[in-house]
Amino acid sequence: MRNENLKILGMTCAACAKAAERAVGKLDGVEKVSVNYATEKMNVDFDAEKVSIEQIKAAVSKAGYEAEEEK
Ligand code: 9UX
Repeated sequence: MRNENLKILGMTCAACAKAAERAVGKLDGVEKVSVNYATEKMNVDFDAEKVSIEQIKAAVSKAGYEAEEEK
């Protein structure tokens, strides 16, 4: 299992955080995801053999937000 932190841009209310969680949470291979609206951070546990960070970012973007990898 791999864990990553992403910065989520474009959230304008706390429900946005829930929407972003739902979008990522339904991807096959995502074990656990939580988004903190106040800090604009997403923490995600996923199986890297089933889902990539690029797919996770794409799901966030499809939901209307933008995910950035923090390095
Ligand atoms: Mo409420 Mo956040 O519609 O976009 S979920 S502002």
